[in-house]
Amino acid sequence: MSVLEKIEVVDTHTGGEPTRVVIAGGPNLGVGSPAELRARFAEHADAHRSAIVNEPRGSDVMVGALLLPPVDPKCAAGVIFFNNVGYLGMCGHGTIGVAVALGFLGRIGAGVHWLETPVGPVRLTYDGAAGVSLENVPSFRYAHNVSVNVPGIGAVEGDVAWGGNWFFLTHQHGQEIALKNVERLIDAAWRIRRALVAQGVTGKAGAEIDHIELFGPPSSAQCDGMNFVLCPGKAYDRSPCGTGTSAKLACLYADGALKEGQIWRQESIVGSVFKGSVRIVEGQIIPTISGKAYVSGRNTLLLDPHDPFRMGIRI
Ligand code: PYC
Repeated sequence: MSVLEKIEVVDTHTGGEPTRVVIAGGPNLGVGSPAELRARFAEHADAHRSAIVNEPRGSDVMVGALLLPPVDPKCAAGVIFFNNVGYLGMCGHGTIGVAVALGFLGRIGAGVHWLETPVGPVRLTYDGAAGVSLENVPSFRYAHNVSVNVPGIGAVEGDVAWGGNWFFLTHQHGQEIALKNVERLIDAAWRIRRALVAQGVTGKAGAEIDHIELFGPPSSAQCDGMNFVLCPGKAYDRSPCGTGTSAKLACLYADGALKEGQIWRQESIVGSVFKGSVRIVEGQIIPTISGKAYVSGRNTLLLDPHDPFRMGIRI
């Protein structure tokens, strides 16, 4: 009988967006900061990224979170976030999912904790059940009213902003933000993303803008806006996207449309909501994002050496 490789996971979802938290049996990346280990993961163990999140065990929408021993002793854990095509700097819905998974496992209790991510430490407050608020990394608008010529759509103006990942944010997409339009929204966002690349529009230091965020009016009178976020591997975020909401808050603050401490309620295309606000610390915009996650499974992934798709179907 063949020896099966075993990977222990806790599955959660945050406002409908899944996070698969790897708690044991993940690739051995040695010691280092999450940024160093993310580079090692990509170079030496990328097949495990695919095995964990891609079909047949996962799906395009699944985000993985590999737990690491933290380098900084103030942190409860380190984490590397990854998806169907690669690795993320930070992930808001994923951080909420990781906190709830750590609570489920009894590794943290209600209170304030830190999580070490590849883009810096993130402070979170866990309510001991499903609720988590996270203070994201400093977020900022990098470019205002950038015009890009998008085949099939025309001229689209938007902002480029950082919220832990790079975003292009726009209201000009010609579609109603609604689940019934999801195929058209994916198509519009993907065209915008390709046009940004073709026309050389980037984030700081030439970074690729790999998240596209489209806006429209909310369906609920309790919310301030609805978004649709297309992630790097063409899956759309079911949650309001923590890093995307952070980028939005940075733009609103830059426009004078949001004051320090004022609450912004961001609705996702499936109707889940994140509450956001900003604090200004030494001139930097620090977003706080609050949402809820639920544990949806605890599982042992089995990798059979005879299975031709044991490492997932890689895109
Ligand atoms: O919540 O930040 C987020 C996120 C990024 C990609 C998917 N979700």
